[in-house]
Amino acid sequence: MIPTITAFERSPDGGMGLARDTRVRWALEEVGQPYEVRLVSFSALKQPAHRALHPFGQIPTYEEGDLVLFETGAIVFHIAQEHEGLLPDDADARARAITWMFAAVNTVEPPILDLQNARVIEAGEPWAAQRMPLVEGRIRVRLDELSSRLGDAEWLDGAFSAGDLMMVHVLQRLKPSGMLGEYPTLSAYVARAEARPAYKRAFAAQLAVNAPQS
Ligand code: GTB
Repeated sequence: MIPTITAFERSPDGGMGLARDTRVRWALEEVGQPYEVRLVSFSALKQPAHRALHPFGQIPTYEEGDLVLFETGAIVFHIAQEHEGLLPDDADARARAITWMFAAVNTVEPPILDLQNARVIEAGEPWAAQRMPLVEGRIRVRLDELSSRLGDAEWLDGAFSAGDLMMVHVLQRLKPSGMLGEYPTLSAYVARAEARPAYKRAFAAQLAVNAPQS
């Protein structure tokens, strides 16, 4: 069965691949599963028809027959469980890869999202500039720790896994800030992932939707 995912009709990033449908596209490309995409406008996100799929009125969603999923962690996990290629067969290695998926969304992503809030939503507040070193400091703590753990390894735990996929997409969100560039180990990790043919196909697919038309 061909799954259908939802994505922004036009992503605010103009095709940088930072919106979260890219994670799902990438996972589907890694396992060789064809998919369809339904593009959704910002106003349609908040309409009952979309909220029936996603209670928080966001993208992406994932529909496969009667199954409807939201939350990229859950969607990527489902794809990885249903197909070979994103989770190791060995039970312990599989559990560790899943741990990295959770680490990406629960431990590394929150301070990165906070930077986005600080720069955009809170930018006009009188205390915004004062808070920024705190926000950036929290990100650096995580990047230092992640960089130390990765060390000279190619991927977080053995072969490339759904844990790396989620972590790399979380780290990519830092690119516009320049902070990722301060960490050569993590920059090289992200570049290795971006060189994967499956990532390139996923990136090209979202770019075809989001690139400004000339
Ligand atoms: N935890 C959820 C998940 O992982 O699936 C978060 C989903 C989410 O935040 N979706 C965002 C959304 O639908 C799009 S990806 N937002 C609309 C809304 O909440 O009304 C977040 C995103 C948006 C834009 C950029 N960008 O322009 O760079 C990057 C990421």
